[in-house]
Amino acid sequence: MRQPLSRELGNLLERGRDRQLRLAVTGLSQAGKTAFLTSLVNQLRHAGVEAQLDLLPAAREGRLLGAQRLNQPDLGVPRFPYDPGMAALRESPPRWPDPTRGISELRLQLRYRPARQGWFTPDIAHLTLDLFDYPGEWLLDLPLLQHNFYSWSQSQSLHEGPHRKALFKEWLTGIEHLDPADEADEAKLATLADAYAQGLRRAKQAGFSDLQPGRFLLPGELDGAPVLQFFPLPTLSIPQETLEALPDSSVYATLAARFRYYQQQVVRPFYREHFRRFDRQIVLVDILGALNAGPERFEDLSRALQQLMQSFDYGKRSLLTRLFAPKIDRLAIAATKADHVTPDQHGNVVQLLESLLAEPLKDLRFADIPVKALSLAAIRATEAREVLHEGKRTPALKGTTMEGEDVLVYPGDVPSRLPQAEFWQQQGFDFPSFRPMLSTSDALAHIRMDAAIDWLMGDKLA
Ligand SMILES: Nc1nc2c(ncn2[C@@H]2O[C@H](COP(=O)(O)OP(=O)(O)O)[C@@H](O)[C@H]2O)c(=O)[nH]1
Ligand SMILES: [Mg+2]
Repeated sequence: MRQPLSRELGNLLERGRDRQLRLAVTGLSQAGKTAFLTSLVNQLRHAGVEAQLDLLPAAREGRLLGAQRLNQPDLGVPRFPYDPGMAALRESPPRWPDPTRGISELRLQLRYRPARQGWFTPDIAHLTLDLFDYPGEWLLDLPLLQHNFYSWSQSQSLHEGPHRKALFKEWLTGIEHLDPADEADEAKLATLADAYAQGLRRAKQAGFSDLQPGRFLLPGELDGAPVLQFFPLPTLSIPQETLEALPDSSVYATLAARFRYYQQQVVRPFYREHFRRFDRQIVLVDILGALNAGPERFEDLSRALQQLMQSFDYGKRSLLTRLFAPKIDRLAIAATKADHVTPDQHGNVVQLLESLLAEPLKDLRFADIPVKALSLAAIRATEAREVLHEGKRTPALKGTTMEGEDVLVYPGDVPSRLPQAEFWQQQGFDFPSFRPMLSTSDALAHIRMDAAIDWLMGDKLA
């Protein structure tokens, strides 16, 4: 049916005037979310003047006029700590922003001049940008929704490398003599749950990523609540029917009830109240950090990412589509901290990221979700140099280590495909952590933040 002319006109004017975009940043902890969002806000605020954003047409063409902070609409979500982050970076010596542990939000309003002027396009238009930062660990819980307590327990016995097992030793010893049919003893379950959470935290610290339940690592406001006091029973050899017939007061039934509560009251609400409303998403991956940490961690990161990416698989029959009908229509996947390698390696970083995510990328393309892989440094901490080595010009990096030592390093070659045993044996890759550079301009130095911004919102600034 045709719309009345006035409504059509209204829509046209509306389209030219105010637009809105909910953009979310995620990644496992330490991936670089806080740095990314701090830099993003900083670049947009300085877009007209100091910021180097040549890959973003609206900025290059001088049409992006500025960004203002507005009060956020979701009063229940903490505010993203932009000012404290910038203050840390401006200290002497500069510090990285403090880590954040839950979801946070910041609203910006961008003023821009639309590229094409026409009858109904105003001279100046606005884009309201709601930016979210949330832990990628929370996405590791999506697969948990398709399990019951029994099948989840079974699934948790997989992938138990020797190193990982050792980190869970106390908990594993503790459950050895736990009879699922026994009357549940609150105190004992709390102690065991604590040992399990401790194991997860240790594993996280040791560089493992494939860890469930995600909220045990980043509990936010749920710290200490009984809903977090459960753990899998991976070594059961009793048939499921027998276990499920046990009385409500048994160990098994108590753990199963808490598992269900966690699914319903913790995992689902995040997807329903936040995730479902995001329009665009960037997933950050510290792939260089994993290369630096060795084969067991690299494998583990790969498994964690396969799980995490399920939250973006919008195939018609995917769990996610059935449960929450999300609307993310564009996705970026970025290898962070690209300033840890010399510029000639950046191409390899992207190729490595693409091979690491080959399966999920294929699914996304099949589901027709536009996705782009890139490498970036949100806050550049090194400068690219060339040194003369045995008469040859060789690229190198100049930076200051966290301990305050000025160094000139060549971190090594990044493999362009998934590393094989040979690569690990040669120990071909090594770099220190760098301190942020003292900034001489109001805008933070970066690598390809403008490319990321263009992919994520450039079309809205056209
Ligand atoms: N060299 C470099 N290091 C970075 C960059 N972004 C993050 N880092 C490092 O990674 C750490 C974790 O980053 P952060 O943003 O807090 O990660 P989050 O846990 O995902 O929010 C920081 O403290 C820095 O040491 C970057 O662009 N370049
Ligand atoms: Mg953070």
